[in-house]
Amino acid sequence: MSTPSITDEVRTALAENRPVVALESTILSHGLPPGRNREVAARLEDVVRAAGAVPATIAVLGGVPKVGLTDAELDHVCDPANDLVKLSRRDLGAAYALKKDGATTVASTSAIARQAGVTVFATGGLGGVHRGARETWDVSADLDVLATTPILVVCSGVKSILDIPATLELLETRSVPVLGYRTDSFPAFYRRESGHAVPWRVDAPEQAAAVVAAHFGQVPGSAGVLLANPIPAEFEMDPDLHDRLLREGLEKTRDVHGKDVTPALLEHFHTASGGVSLDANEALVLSNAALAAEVAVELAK
Ligand code: PSU
Ligand code: MN
Repeated sequence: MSTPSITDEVRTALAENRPVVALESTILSHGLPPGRNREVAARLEDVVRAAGAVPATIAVLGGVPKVGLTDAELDHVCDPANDLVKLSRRDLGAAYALKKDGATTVASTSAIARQAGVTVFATGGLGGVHRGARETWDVSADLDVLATTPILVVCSGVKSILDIPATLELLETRSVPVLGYRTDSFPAFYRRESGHAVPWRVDAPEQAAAVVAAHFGQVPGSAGVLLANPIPAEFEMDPDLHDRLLREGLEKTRDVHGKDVTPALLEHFHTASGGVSLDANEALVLSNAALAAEVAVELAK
């Protein structure tokens, strides 16, 4: 069986019940442009360490699920020449058996992290229900995996390229608790507020950790928890720019399908915004990694 290969640093931290934060690799290989992705990969690990936790970036290399990557492995994941496959949870068996290199999404990162005993995970945006899903049935596997995997995912909500109210409805149906961090509104990635309410609000890492501990420890069932942290105010995207990019992106990707949809939309935002969306993306994912580490520190107490 492909049990995850865990670095010594992460393994020791887990054995000593010290805080560990999982990080995904699809955001690196398919969500950010080359060069910038490697900088963000390093900064993410730095902010997790600065907050007192051990980072565990997850990817599949040579068919082996890796929990914690060396600098050389991060270089490999971030180099477009290596053409990493985007792996959702359903792709893991094929990637292992066929000895592929692949980047993990929220769905597959959650699955591997949990298998390794890591229960806190930071990312940028969660996948969700796409607009037009009534016809296309395009609903990210992230939602289904979150519904069946006891892990805390810290993110900045979902992008407005998705159907946000439908995504929130599905999270409710699948019994995934959604906590707003210092907000009553579910965040929309580039924007701090989607206009849709969160069912619960927490105002400090200790409070978030207490809810997570109660959910995992006292409530039967195995759903994960979503902690939704709005983008730092100074990086929030101008609403007019945001609406224009969104309109154009949806138009441009009308004929894109399956797992290529999300990367294609992200690409459009990054090229058409002249880098504004990249700075926003970096700022929010760093903020989420720091918050995840703070919550992991509280959970380890
Ligand atoms: N949203 C972002 N950036 C990302 C992704 C989503 O703002 O990089 C990635 C994540 O890895 C997420 C995946 O898990 O896309 C969802 O893809 P899909 O919609 O194909 O399930
Ligand atoms: Mn999809």
